[in-house]
Amino acid sequence: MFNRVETFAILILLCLCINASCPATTTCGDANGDGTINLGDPIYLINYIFRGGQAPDPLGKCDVNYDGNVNIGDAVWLVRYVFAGDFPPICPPFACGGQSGECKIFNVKDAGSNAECAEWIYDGESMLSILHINAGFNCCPGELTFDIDVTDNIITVTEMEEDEGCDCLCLFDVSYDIIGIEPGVYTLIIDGPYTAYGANDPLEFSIDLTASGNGEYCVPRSHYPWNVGGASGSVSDYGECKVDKVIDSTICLNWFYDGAGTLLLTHINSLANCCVDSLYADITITGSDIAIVEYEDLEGGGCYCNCLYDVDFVLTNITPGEITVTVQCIYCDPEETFEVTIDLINDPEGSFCLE
Ligand SMILES: [Ca+2]
Ligand SMILES: [Ca+2]
Repeated sequence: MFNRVETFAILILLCLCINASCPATTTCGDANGDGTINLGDPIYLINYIFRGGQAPDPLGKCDVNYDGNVNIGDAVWLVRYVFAGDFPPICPPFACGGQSGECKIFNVKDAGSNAECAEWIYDGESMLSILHINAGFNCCPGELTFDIDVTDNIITVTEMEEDEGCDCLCLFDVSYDIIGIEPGVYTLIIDGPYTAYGANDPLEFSIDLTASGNGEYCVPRSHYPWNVGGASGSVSDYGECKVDKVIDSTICLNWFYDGAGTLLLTHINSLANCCVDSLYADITITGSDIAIVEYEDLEGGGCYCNCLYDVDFVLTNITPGEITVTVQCIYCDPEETFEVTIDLINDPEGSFCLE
């Protein structure tokens, strides 16, 4: 009983979020949207096709012969159905909807833009309602349209914008209904014009539509227009292997903070293979904690020796304040994995060395 109540509560919650995007009367063949299919519909369609009349909204409900186009063949199909009782309208799945909010402005410290999500509700028969949260579009995208393809239990939604009206990208919440999805288990793929920007994959997840239900799926996004203000960092340089030089091998971390979000770090005397193809790092920034894990790329096979490098890192969007940096080097002993707490406001430049 508890579960049922819980499910009901979730349904209510989702229903509040996902607004119906198709008018209640939206049915395949009802070109003029008056709730019935009669002679008025082929006339409306012919007006649109030949006389520049208003387009059926959505247009997809008029591909009544299921051939992927809306043209005179569909009007003929409707006439034959109305007068001769021939085949009824059968449309491929189609969508109605659009953006359900303004371009979202995120604060620099706001983590709200680093996930892209899809909430969905299925009515158990035909209609799959989707609320696509943090969908990336141009800031001035004009009208949004949705191309729906259903092949071999893969539903692919391609979201398209009419315009690239502004010199910026933006995140929107977009909601639409897809009509004509039969019960079953599907893979749902939602792709937009900027998903590939920054090598993001489209949203793709398995969705059980064997009965009415609802769910949510999210992926983290790190690249503009997502993750606005998100801090990030990478190796910028690692110089030459210092094997031939007489050096002080003290291991240090030098830092310089520019007061505007950029933090430069140098790991002095980091040990790595003499013949690295590259040195790189995983840098995880969680609040004020910065965790750096160094790696070497030895695709060329490397050499039978190690040497010392000075590894530079550039980190951006670092909020002023006290931070803790941990650096895990490639061949460090545990005591050489060091942790430094730095006050970026009072000590914007400094050095910490291991004993
Ligand atoms: Ca009608
Ligand atoms: Ca057609």
